[in-house]
Amino acid sequence: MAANFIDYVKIYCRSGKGGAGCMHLHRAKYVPKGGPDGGDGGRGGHIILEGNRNLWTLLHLKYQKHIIATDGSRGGESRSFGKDGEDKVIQVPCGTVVYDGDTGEWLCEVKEHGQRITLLKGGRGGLGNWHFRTATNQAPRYAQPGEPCQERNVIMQLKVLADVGLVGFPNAGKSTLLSIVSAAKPEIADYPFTTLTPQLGIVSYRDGQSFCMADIPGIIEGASEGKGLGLRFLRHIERNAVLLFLVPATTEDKVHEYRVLLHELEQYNPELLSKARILAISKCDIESDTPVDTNALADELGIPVLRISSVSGLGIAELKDALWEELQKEQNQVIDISHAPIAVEHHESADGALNDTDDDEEHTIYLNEVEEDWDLDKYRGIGWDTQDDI
Ligand SMILES: Nc1nc2c(ncn2[C@@H]2O[C@H](COP(=O)(O)OP(=O)(O)OP(=O)(O)O)[C@@H](O)[C@H]2O)c(=O)[nH]1
Ligand SMILES: [Mg+2]
Repeated sequence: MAANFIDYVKIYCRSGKGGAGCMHLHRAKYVPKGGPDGGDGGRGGHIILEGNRNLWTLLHLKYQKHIIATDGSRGGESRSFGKDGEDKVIQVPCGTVVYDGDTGEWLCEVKEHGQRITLLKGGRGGLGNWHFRTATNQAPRYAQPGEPCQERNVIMQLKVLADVGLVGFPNAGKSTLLSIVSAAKPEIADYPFTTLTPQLGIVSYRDGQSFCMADIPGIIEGASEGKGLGLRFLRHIERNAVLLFLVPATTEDKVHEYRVLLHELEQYNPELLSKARILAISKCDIESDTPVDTNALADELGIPVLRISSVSGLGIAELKDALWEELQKEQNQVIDISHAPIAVEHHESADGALNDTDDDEEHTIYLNEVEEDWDLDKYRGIGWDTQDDI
């Protein structure tokens, strides 16, 4: 299961070249000087991203190292148009963020089902010589070349779209909570780092309403420096409207544990601190005789604090109410986040293995194919650059 959760892929993408316009002069019996009749070249295929709500990971792209759209065909005589290249549509799960594979710069993100984003535009086809006929040049012996293709290494990262994100130390009871409020079946065990990949569950609420909860691997002090499983999983709670912190009732210094978690979150992305937070004291069934004073804690931390137990069911209904209430608030509806550029030399994948991305030599064959001396300005004024090309 764990190996199937892929949230990082690097792919080389290339759109299609535009087909060249045709230079042709009409020739037929009894038609002297038939005039120019060279047709236009076809457009190269685009590389398009499409959101698909039925996908949950980038697994289907894991072994796909190149995605290349086809080129447009050349124009022909008798003003025949060249065929357009075929677009390549890459289906991605909602919440996929795309970065430039060489600079780490953020490019775009796909958030909704059916949303289409043109990642790389296919080159426009060149105009045939028919377009260049004028009163003074009735037989132009030139046509436009097709526009070159675009190419790019892209990194796709999945930042899952959940409403509530669970944050806590290992063994805090995060997976257990998810398993009782939803139909998800995460692995649960009393050793740290049971959960290695993010898990999602749909929590049903009253009147057929529901929200999505994400369980991520535990965070420990120093995670921002790479301790434990590090912080890369935090990208899966970046978009969540509400963060649910879990601190076990058995912890001596709960305030300290909460602050450590908060500090690690801040190290990852300070914007996470602007999200609504709720603290749940978990495992209250094995609490010592003096129950924790939630009101005092709430006053000290300035967020709602609840006591829960996934085993006895204590406080679970109240917790759902509190989460739902937060989710309904206007200011918590935002899922737009700013995406910091990523460090590209840090190649990671969900299973912690390093991605082999050192296959750049393979790409040089394509680089050579790009036409040189492409000067768009040369062709201004003949309506070429105002062509509607999609
Ligand atoms: N008594 C009691 N035990 C609990 C409760 N919730 C979880 N546990 C136990 O705590 C242990 C850890 O639970 P998990 O749900 O795996 O903890 P986790 O936070 O997901 O841990 P990691 O995935 O390792 O980060 C398991 O042995 C659970 O049975 C609870 O409410 N009461
Ligand atoms: Mg777990």
